[in-house]
Amino acid sequence: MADGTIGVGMIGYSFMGAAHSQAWRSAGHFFDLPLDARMTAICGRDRAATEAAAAKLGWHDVETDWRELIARDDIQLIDICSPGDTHAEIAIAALAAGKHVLCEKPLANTVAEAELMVAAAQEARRHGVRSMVGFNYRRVPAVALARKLVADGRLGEIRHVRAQYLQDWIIDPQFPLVWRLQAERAGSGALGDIGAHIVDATQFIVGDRLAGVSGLTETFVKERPLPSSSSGLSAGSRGGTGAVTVDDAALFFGRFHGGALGSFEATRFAGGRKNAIRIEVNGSLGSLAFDFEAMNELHLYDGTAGTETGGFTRILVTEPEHPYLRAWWPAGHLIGYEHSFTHEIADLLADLGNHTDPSPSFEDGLQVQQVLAAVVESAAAGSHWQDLPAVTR
Ligand code: SOE
Repeated sequence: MADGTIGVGMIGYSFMGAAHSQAWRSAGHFFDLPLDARMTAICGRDRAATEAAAAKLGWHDVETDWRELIARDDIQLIDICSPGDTHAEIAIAALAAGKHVLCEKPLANTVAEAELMVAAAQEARRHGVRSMVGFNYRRVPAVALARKLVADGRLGEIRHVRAQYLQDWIIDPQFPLVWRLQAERAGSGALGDIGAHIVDATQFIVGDRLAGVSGLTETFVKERPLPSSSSGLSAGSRGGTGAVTVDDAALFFGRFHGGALGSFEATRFAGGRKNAIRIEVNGSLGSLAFDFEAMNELHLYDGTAGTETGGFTRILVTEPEHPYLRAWWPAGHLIGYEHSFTHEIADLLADLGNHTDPSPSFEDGLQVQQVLAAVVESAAAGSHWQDLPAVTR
């Protein structure tokens, strides 16, 4: 039974705004939380569109200027679901105004911005004002279970971390130049949008961080039709074309501080893959494998089980003893993508109510930003790259 209420103001109402709204609506109905979230106001520049979003997504009021949202006395938490180029200014202002902040990933568009956000978060934390960055895949029960199995030593010494995040929504060269394809808005392309997720999720699972990386990036389609709207994932075309200024795909490898080798692939050009995340971890005693297209499963190889019954076993991650699942359905029933956001917001509300710091922190978000920047720098420098002799037939 909640013993308090917290007023929430959300900025943005596209895909992430809708996903977070679903979570704000449902968290308190399925988890026993110390705070009730009141969906006080949603903010967007276009009043009519924002009013329609408020009615559809369940927000009580509307603002068209995020500064007005932050200034409201009936709002104690700001949820930032707007494009990456807005994260730093809004989060720093909200924290300075004494508002808790949930900021979508990646934390910022640059390391410099992320550093300023961390400084603001550290100052605010001194006054009990807390912050979190929204790496929601940590809160998929199978991913949380994977972390527990590694922490329990079931895989032994970690040797390999292998991760892919595959999408295909911009394969069509006629897909317009939406804000996610513009560096000044999004910071980077597949690397920061979906590569950030697999960097965070793998570091979360193995309980270790990358010590160094080397990478390649590519922009396959360099010119696109100008969009008719400001959406990040879909738009019509208003005529004319513009340059794509972000990566379409990134490949990178690295070494973790504990010695494990990591390989990562983030692309928006994997035809047929809509939102495919695959993570495999190999250790001295066993392996685990996760595939988001079968997100209620985790595959575990116990290297100590001998060869007669050896091989990967499938764990159906639907039991009450699995992370988060006691709150939902009876054993064997499945959950979906949206539940990871409900878990994220339930954990946030629990931390705020218990006066503990949410995770992942802005510091965690900064570290991911540093990985992304290192990949970009490595790709630009062409480090670790050896040209091969031209093929002469
Ligand atoms: C990209 O298409 C995207 O919307 C990411 O921005 C989200 O973080 C991810 O959850 C789904 O895909």
